[in-house]
Amino acid sequence: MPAPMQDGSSKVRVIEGSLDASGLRVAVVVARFNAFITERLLEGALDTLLRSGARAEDIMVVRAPGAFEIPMVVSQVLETGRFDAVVALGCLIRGDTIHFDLIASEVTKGIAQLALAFSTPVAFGVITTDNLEQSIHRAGSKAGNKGSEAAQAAIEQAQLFRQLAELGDDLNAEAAADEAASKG
Ligand code: INI
Repeated sequence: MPAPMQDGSSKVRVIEGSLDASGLRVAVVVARFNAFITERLLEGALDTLLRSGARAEDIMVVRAPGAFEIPMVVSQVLETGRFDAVVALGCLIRGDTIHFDLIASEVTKGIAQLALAFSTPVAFGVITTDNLEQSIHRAGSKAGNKGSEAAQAAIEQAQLFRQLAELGDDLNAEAAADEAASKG
């Protein structure tokens, strides 16, 4: 059971996930399209997972052709039931047509729907930019590495989900104990 806040008066419970990846099984789904960028996102994600305590044997990298295919691949990965979290990585660079917008909206919706449907965190590390330069900035230079950020979010969410599951068990046990006590 999470401890109440220690400020003397508040009984508010705060539940949050840690950034400890030890024991977590994580799949990283990465699109091959714009591989020059997505491989950098992958490096960032793997570095963060390993440095946060995940075991290399508990990480699986799955390659998808392009961003459009990411939700389909994530869906199959989640169907296995073998992962505590998924990190989705891709790079969409705006062109002259609406192709970009169509794919961006599908991949965003698809990933969100899958995370909800499978009750498993899926972190969104698909970058959407106007040009290659902006992508480079988000793949390990000026604007950080969005693959690394997505991996962090996946770890935090997986730990949070664990805590919420434990909380559910604790609350059920408390309720059962209260009921037993009230029956004498
Ligand atoms: N896929 C990407 O991952 N990024 C892009 O920028 C991109 N553009 O611009 O076209 C892209 N297209 C391919 C798409 O994701 C599918 O793989 C393809 O349409 C086959 O289904």
